[in-house]
Amino acid sequence: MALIALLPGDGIGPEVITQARRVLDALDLDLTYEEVPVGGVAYHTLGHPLPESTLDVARRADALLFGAVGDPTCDNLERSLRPEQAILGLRKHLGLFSNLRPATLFEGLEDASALKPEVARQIDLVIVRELNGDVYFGEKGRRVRPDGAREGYDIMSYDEHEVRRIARVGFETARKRRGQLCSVDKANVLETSQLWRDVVIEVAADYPDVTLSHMYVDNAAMQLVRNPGQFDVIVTGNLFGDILSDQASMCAGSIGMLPSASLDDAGKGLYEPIHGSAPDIAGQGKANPCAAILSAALMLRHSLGQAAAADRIEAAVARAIRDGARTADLGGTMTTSAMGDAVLGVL
Ligand code: GGG
Repeated sequence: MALIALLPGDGIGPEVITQARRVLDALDLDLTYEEVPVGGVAYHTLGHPLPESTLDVARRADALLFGAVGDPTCDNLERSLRPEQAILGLRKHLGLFSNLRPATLFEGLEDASALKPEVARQIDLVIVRELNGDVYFGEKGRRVRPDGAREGYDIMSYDEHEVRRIARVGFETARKRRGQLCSVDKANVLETSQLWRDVVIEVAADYPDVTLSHMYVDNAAMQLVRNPGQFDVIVTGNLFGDILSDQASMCAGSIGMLPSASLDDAGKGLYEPIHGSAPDIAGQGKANPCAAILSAALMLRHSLGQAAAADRIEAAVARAIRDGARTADLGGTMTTSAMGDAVLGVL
């Protein structure tokens, strides 16, 4: 029996995870759950966004299903106590270095996409985002310069081992798809990106069957909107991947549709919608649970060896959307639980 750590978190996190759990329960799989607090809710109840008790369950679990973190009432806390540190801490403590973010347009969502329908229909890509390095984890701080001006800094750094292991994930992912890998960096300006590019080119020697290209991140942002069909797999750093995947989500209809898998190198994973806690709509039943439900499908496929069950969930979401199920982000009026009902109804 597999143990799932459930971490609903803040804002709309609990609402969307409730729907994902309903769908998992309906499949009658051999799963047990331990629910633990994380983020702002953990800070308010236990004094830390990632309490040791939560980390214990996360370490013991076979997989983690995570909602979202972020709480405006924590905005003035010192950085180490802010809710967002919980997800960064989980990724680091559990060695979850690769983040797969698939973006496709579900049939019927052309109207919701920020792109023209004929362009939107071409989106079928995976962003492979590195998760353990970059400005997120480099030295950071504030100082006062000799002229009296306050200065903030975040050091961006990657070592070759970090780049090599994420590059391999990128090549492996491309190999299983259409065989095209685009490495996104800012090598015309950043030293980290020059190293990134050198190492990706070295790794390419082991993947002669994959076509490698390179793109500056500013151009990649533009190309995602102009011609998303040119991308199969994008491999990129932590910050660029975070930004590009939010952009890709709007090309695919809504940030409420994109799931993600954060993986170590041994099959353990944390699965979460790419969206945040959306405090402006929290508790109102307006959130789209599809990204959380699709994250549960990724969990079944990548960590639990249940590919057929994952396929069933993805097919049910596609069917529900095709049949017209729409929450507000997709231009509809359905509540979060009604969207859950719609998926369950065709599972
Ligand atoms: N479910 C995604 C989530 O909660 N995101 C909030 C967040 O702060 N994420 C940091 C990051 O992914 O860079």
